[in-house]
Amino acid sequence: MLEKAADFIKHSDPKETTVVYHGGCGDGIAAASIMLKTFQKLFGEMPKVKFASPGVVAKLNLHSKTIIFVDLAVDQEKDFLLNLAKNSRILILDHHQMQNNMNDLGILHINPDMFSKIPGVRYPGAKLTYDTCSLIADTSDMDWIAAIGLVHDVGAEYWKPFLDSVFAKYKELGKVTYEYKGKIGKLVSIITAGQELKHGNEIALKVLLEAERPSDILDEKVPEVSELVDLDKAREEEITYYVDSWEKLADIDRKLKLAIYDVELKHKISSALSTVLSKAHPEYLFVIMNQESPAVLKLNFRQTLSKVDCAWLAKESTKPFGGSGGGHKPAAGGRIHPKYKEKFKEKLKELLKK
Ligand SMILES: [Mn+2]
Repeated sequence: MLEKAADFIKHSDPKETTVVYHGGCGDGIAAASIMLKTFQKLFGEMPKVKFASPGVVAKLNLHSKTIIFVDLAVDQEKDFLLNLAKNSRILILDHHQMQNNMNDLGILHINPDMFSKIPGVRYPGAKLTYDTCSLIADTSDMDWIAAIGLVHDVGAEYWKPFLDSVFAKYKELGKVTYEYKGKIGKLVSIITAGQELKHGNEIALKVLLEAERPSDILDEKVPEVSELVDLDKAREEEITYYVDSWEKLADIDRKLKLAIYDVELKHKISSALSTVLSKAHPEYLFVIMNQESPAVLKLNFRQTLSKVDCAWLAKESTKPFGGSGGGHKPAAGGRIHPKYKEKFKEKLKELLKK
């Protein structure tokens, strides 16, 4: 399976190739940098590069002879791909839940669920790209970038020997961990800190392309990294403030074990904040609400122990207000119009009492 993808890359012309990656995502940016560095090694130059999210990828104007999608669930857009395939050769390297197996329609599509025992969601795009590129180039100097994808997408537990080798090789990463913490966690949060900047994806990708090892980023040796590091610090400070003051600021129902936390965030940290809080207080259900724009109240639901089905709650609590919600049992998200804030709170408590 991976051999086919490797062969595809080997027969590409960088001048006529565009790599499209999942923007705003640490794994996607890592995957793109591995692909670009591999092109550099094979051909002495890099292809063009674009980013997208699954929702907007079909709006991209792509005209290259060769198009490579990494860490992007582009198989959701079957017609877009079929149309693109009329004039381009296409490779998809992705690990999200498959919607369409594009191989059936003549497009080279690689997803770990086709060949690996490791669940696809835990076989991140960066590792998939790394493993593919390893078949045609010496990628040993990019192993730490694959590790960024593994930690970002919570797949590290499945790749312990690989991560052990990365930690052994790069002493600056300190003590081994398979979680989003320590120096490797710092690396991941710096790479993703730019998501609220206009050119955040480009900056993060440039940083990964220029860095030769983790210390180049951690010690700010690459010039562009300082902007990301400053932003990462500011984000962390804001998370710390809200984590430390939740008992003072949140609307807490001790009987229902519910904490509704109405926050006013400067940075896009509501998801991270809710995860941190619910891990620290696993008995509670946290519902973080943050007004993102005049018409959007963003909601994050977390119940670490799955005592409440957050996906169900997110869906049912937003439905009466024309909003939307969904996700997984321990973690979900949603949105409503801010004018329904108080009614939403009532609905939430009513649903929980059931
Ligand atoms: Mn991913």
